[in-house]
Amino acid sequence: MIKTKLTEMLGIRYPVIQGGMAWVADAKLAAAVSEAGGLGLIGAANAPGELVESWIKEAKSLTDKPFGVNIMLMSPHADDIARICVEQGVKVITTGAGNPGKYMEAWKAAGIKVIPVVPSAALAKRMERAGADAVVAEGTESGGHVGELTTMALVPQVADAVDIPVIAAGGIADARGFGAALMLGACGVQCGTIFVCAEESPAHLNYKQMIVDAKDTDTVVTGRAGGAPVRCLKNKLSRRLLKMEHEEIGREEYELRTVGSLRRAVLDGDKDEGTFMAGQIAGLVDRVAPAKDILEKLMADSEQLLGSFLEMRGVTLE
Ligand code: TUI
Repeated sequence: MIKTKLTEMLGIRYPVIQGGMAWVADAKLAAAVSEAGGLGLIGAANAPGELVESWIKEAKSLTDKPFGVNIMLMSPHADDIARICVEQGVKVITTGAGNPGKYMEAWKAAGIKVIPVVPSAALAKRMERAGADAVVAEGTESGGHVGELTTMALVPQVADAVDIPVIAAGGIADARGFGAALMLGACGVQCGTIFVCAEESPAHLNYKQMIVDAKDTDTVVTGRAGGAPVRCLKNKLSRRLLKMEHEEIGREEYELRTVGSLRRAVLDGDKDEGTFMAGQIAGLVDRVAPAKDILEKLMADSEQLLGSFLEMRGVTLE
């Protein structure tokens, strides 16, 4: 059994957090991951407060284990969701795509474990000062909204910059990635792409199959020019968006062309016109399986692979 500061802090069996993937991380997936021993997350994305509240209630009905909510801070509903999480007694909040500083006091007062996702050591430090319990250092290998630094460069620099636990994210989908994350100074991992392919994930079968079929070079980052870079699988839409960026079209027109594309990927499985967010590790994901199998295989392989290295990081084997 791999026990770390993260399993201890959150009261979970495995040091694995599921990413808060927009449209994909629903109550059923979050509950399945939590039931299997990881930390499941509901991805609030751009959803309105009432909807997120209903997802939280649904997850509570499906598991007694701790689960969390990921708040996407660019959402116009972030303030509502921040409040609803407190009212609903959510145990863990992760945040993405911004600085959650203004909510920290209220969340800490409610006893919530706060884990901001950060793309830099500077933001990690600021979050620690503001009272964060841990940070997710997310490399640009990740799917969705990405920063600049790679996981390999980011995680050790964040680990040196803060005293709170660091969770590595971006490019991790097997025991080698898990082991490497510990070596870089992390005490756990956050995985997204492998959980899109969980049986319990609501992603359309086409989405899952596109990840299973993907090879290492099949993702691309769109939207760099507009300030909201998003890593997704290459398809007709992402190629067209990249072309438009070179043509320097206005931000408004760019956003018009992307609106609804995430929904088209996750719900409709529209291979041409959907935005299929996925990380660079998609090439390694080769099957759709229950969340429990995914998690148990990751951890069994990791225990075997890590063996004698673990003690070096203060991780104990039971
Ligand atoms: O947030 C994510 N990944 C996401 S959010 C998302 S929804 C979306 N859809 C369309 C366009 C944009 C977003 C899909 N994937 N990951 C965590 C993450 N956070 N990555 C990068 C950051 C980040 C960036 C800047 C965190 C903080 C930050 O700080 C800026 C500041 O205010 O200092």
